[in-house]
Amino acid sequence: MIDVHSWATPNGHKVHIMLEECGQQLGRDWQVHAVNIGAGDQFKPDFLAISPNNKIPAIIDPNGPGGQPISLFESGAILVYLASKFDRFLPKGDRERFKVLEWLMFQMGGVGPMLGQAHHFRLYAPEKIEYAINRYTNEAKRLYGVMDRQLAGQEWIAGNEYTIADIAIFPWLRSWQNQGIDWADFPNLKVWFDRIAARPAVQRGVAVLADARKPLTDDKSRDILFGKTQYEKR
Ligand SMILES: N[C@@H](CCC(=O)N[C@@H](CS)C(=O)NCC(=O)O)C(=O)O
Repeated sequence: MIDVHSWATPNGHKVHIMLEECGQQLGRDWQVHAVNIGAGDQFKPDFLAISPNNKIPAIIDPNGPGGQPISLFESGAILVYLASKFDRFLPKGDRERFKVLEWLMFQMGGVGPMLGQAHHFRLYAPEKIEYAINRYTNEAKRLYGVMDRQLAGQEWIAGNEYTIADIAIFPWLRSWQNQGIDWADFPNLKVWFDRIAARPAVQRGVAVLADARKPLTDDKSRDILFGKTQYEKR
C-alpha cells in the first residue's frame, strides 16, 4: 500500500486526485497520514526524514523501482513517479510528453508559488500591504490569462489528453475567489475547470482529509507556518 503523508491543500490534492484517477482506492491501495501543517506536524523528525523541506505531500511506496521502497517529496516529482508506475496521464511520445512536462513545470514554478503568495497577502498576512496584494493579484490574473489562451481551441492544458499537468493545476484554481479572480474574464479556463471538477476521481481526491483542515485563523498556526517556528534553525 502506498503511504501518502499529506494535508487537504492544493499540493496534497494533486496526489490524492492522481491516485484515484489511476484506479487506486483509498484504504485499499493507498493510505493517507495526516500532516497537520497548522499544528506543526511537518517539523516532526519522521516526516522531515522523507520531506526535508518540511512540506507536504510526500509518499512512501514500499514497492518502488526494483521492488525496493522509495520515498519522494515535491508534488510534481510524485505525479511523474505515479504516472510512470501506473502508466497513466503522461503520454509516451516524446513530443507530447515534453509538452506535459512544460505545463507541469509552469504549475510548479508559477501557478503554485504565485497563487500561494496571493493567498498569503490577501488572506493571512497580519497587515494588508497594498503593494503585495496588487502584485500577486495581478500575477494571478496574468497566469489565468496564459492558461485561458492556451485552452482556446484545445480541451486540455497540454494538448488533446487529460494529463498530470491538468491534475497539477486544477486544485490551485479551486480557490479562485481568494485570488481575486472573476471567471467571466477566463471563459476557456472555466470550461476546463468545470470539466475536471465533474470527474468522480477528482471529487474523491479533493474530499481526502477535507474535514480535518480548519481555517488558519489562530496565531499559533500563523506562527508555525509564517513565523519563528518556520524559520528556526534545524
Ligand atoms: N513545491 C512543493 C510545495 C509544497 C507546499 O508548499 N506544501 C505546503 C502546503 S500546500 C506545506 O506543506 N506547507 C507547510 C510549511 O510550509 O511548513 C510541492 O509542490 O510539493
